[in-house]
Amino acid sequence: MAGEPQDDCLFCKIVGGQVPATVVRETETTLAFRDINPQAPTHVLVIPKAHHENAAALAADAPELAADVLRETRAVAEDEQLDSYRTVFNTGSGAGQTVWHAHAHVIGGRGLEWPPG
Ligand code: DGP
Repeated sequence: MAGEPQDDCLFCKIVGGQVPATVVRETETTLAFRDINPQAPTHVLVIPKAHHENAAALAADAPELAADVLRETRAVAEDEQLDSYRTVFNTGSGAGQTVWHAHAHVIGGRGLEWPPG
């Protein structure tokens, strides 16, 4: 069920402490941790603690929680002293989503090209 922890979800396991991660920020509703495969000097993932399968489901089912995630992306960028950065929600396998728990990538610390691949 949306919002409930899923036994087979990697990011639910990070929230639950069963899988380690380098946590950089935590709020009551969100967790931010460094991506295991960084694509830039700063690459942090911001997730809702509650399980929603991607950004579209999160926006539909829990818009206030989506706002919490977005607020935390800004806080990460401030903490990392990024004046330019990219916030990415890969949504669906065709867009590169590989982990089915909503997450924002905060990527920065180098020049970023547009359009993305
Ligand atoms: P996406 O492709 O948008 O679903 O992004 C998933 C990201 O999750 C990807 O950039 C790599 C990262 N990732 C996968 N497994 C782990 C893990 O065990 N720990 C951490 N910190 N990040 C992970």
